[in-house]
Amino acid sequence: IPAFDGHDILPETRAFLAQSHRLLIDGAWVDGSDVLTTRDPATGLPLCEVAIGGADEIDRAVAAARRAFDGPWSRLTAAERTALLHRFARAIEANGGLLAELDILDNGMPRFIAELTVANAVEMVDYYAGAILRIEGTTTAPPRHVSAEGEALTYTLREPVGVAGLIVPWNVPFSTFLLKAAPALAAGCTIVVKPSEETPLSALLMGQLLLDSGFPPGVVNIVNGYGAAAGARLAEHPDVDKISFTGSTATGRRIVQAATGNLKKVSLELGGKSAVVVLADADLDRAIPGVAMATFFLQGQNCMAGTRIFAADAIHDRLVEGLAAFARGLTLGHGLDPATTQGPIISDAQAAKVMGYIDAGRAAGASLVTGGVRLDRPGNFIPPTIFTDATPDMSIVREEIFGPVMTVQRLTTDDLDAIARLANDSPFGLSGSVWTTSLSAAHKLATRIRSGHVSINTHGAVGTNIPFGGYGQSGWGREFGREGIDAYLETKAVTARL
Ligand code: TXE
Repeated sequence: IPAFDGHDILPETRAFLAQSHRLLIDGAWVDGSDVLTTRDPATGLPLCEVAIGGADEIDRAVAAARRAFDGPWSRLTAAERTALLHRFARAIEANGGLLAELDILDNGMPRFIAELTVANAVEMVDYYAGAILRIEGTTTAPPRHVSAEGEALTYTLREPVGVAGLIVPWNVPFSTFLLKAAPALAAGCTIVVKPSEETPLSALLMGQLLLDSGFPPGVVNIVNGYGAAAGARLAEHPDVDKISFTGSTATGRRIVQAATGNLKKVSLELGGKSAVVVLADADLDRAIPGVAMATFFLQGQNCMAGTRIFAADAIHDRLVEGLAAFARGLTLGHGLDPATTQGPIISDAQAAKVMGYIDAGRAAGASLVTGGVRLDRPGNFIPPTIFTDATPDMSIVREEIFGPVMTVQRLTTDDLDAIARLANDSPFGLSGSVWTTSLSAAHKLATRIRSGHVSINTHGAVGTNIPFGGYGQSGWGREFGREGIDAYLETKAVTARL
């Protein structure tokens, strides 16, 4: 086990890394068909080996999930499911330090983000445990031809969709795992989870905690593996009823195509290129750190990242100056170091992709204000990068970079409809924010911006009970909140002649 840049880790993290890591199928840890080595992106050094599976292991996991769905899991009462999920939330709480360190090591995220996601995860699992008792149908007037014959009754039942395949990315690993697993289990589905090959570790701990909490065998199955093998098989599997996927728009399209065989239900949370509008009357003392972190939070590896900044002419130069000073003040380093505010990019390949965009921005004529070079040190470090003089046709403005790259465009109008048109000039529509002290301008823009979430004088202000998802090519459906559990429920209408 490497020295993590001189930072110490908890004894339980050290013990976890030293264990053998297998696949969770039908309540047991089993061998895979191969292994992969997962690495610390801050050092490039190996962390440990984990077993991975392909189509065969996915088939076994789906069969186990189907047996559990048809068997013991469906016989549990709502109260029993609620108790299991609350017990799981307590297990997450008790293992919070280990969980945070696994994602810091595997993903590179700074400690303050890992700790935030642990707290949010506990809240989310408790929320969905409570939501089980709020799964409700309706009563409605029976059809005319039935009620004409005498007394009758029509009501609706909410039923679990069945076996759900959950395909998880690497940017917030255990948090995204739970964002899917908690509502799926609350709804009464059984699950097969395919974590990202970049970040396989925290999902394995989740599996152990779910087993320890008493979930019956087969209810939760975890198959680490590559997207093209394990992920693709899960997406096309004829006995999977639902896929929930978070990742790139390109892979989202492949998943939709794979799902057409049995027309499984599909939820997609895909890429973004969110607009951040700073009007002339914005409180810049608040806007500068807020706008900077809209882009640079999690090194920009964040689907909600606000990377297209529109700055009113009157404040453009002061805003850019403030953003550049803030960006230069961020501390790059290992996520374990409490002083770190910016970790590494997940992989060498992803860092190369980010650098490709930076080079393209320069070549297209955007002005580099700060950043723009990969650091000459181990790990995949790219400092916060800001471009001004960006124009709507540039690839750095049009495409999701998923790195710490901000583009600033100067607004030459104060007409809100015109500003909204600029903000909406994107195939994506996931998040966005408006910075102003005008109540009317803020809410007018919030209604005109076409995206699943808009923040006012803050950015990415999502939470457990707030529905989140995309317009346009940012995806299908919503996660979090009530809509998060609806995504795993079918509605059945029953009419009874009495
Ligand atoms: O994503 P992929 P990658 C975006 C971001 C990033 C880009 C590429 O722009 O630069 O995607 O990242 C699994 N069938 N986001 O290549 O491929 C894969 O194993 C089924 C946005 O890592 O989408 C992993 O578990 N599954 C984002 C998951 O899909 C497949 C989060 C995501 O990988 C598959 C991450 C296939 N054919 C990246 N191919 C967000 N919205 O937050 C891959 N996978």
